[in-house]
Amino acid sequence: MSLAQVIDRARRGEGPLVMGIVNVTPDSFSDGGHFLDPKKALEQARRLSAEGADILDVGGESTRPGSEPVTLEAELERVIPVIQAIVAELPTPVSVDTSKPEVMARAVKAGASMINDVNALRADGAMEAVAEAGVPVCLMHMQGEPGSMQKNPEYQDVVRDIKSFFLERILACEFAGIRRENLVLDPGFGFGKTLEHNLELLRRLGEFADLDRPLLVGLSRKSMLGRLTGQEDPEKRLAASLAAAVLAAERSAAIIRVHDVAPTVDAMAVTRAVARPDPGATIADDE
Ligand code: 7PM
Repeated sequence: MSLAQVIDRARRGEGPLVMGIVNVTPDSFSDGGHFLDPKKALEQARRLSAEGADILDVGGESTRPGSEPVTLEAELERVIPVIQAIVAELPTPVSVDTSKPEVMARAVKAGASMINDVNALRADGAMEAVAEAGVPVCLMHMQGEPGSMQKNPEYQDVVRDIKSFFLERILACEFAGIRRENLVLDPGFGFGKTLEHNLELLRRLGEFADLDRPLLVGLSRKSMLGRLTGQEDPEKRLAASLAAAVLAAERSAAIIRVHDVAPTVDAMAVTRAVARPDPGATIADDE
């Protein structure tokens, strides 16, 4: 299935769709992280695809808060071969998790069908790269910069502030020639938000429905879930992640970005079966 079809399914309320996270990390057996392990990433992609992922999100860690900045060359070297290998072998559409316009362009040429940008195309040239590529793009909200964003996040009203941010980005994207139909929005859980901000965002997620764009949410294994459960090891946050995924799905999330695809696919099957056929009705009930 093409990504356009996947997004269409999400928009028809047949979702939520499950996006599986494929990390392209430096090979831990080699020095300095120069030698990569594209095989490991491909194996992970194969597994997540078999587990029922609707999209595979390939990232070279450059957008991770707290991780070392990655040079353009290093990021290309990490993600492009993995995208090529996945596209050649697997039927699952690929998105690329990057903020760099050159990586966006090269990834799409290598077969990626979506861009996932935690910086919402605010880098110089990023909007032009996406307009030129003509693919869907996820605009994620982040307050501040990855290095310092958790210092003192402040909002007047976390939902209203993020909605205004989205409205501004939507207009900027359209002005740059990106079709509105190609935009997916993500409130950016954990990116410049306190625990209370994150909880309020999830509680009020239904209020984003009037922007009329599919919502993507990433809550999987995040530290807010660690704080709520006392689970310090991210790998022990599966149950919390599933609860969060169900809550987001009930509040009209269209795409759920996760590490643990198989359990999330099952949780979404139950959520979907119980949900009313008209997604609008679910939204109205949230008020
Ligand atoms: C350390 C801190 C490692 C945070 C990894 C992360 C999102 C994303 C990420 C999200 C979208 C993670 C994050 N989070 N892209 N990329 N939405 N669209 O938990 O929430 O994967 S990186």
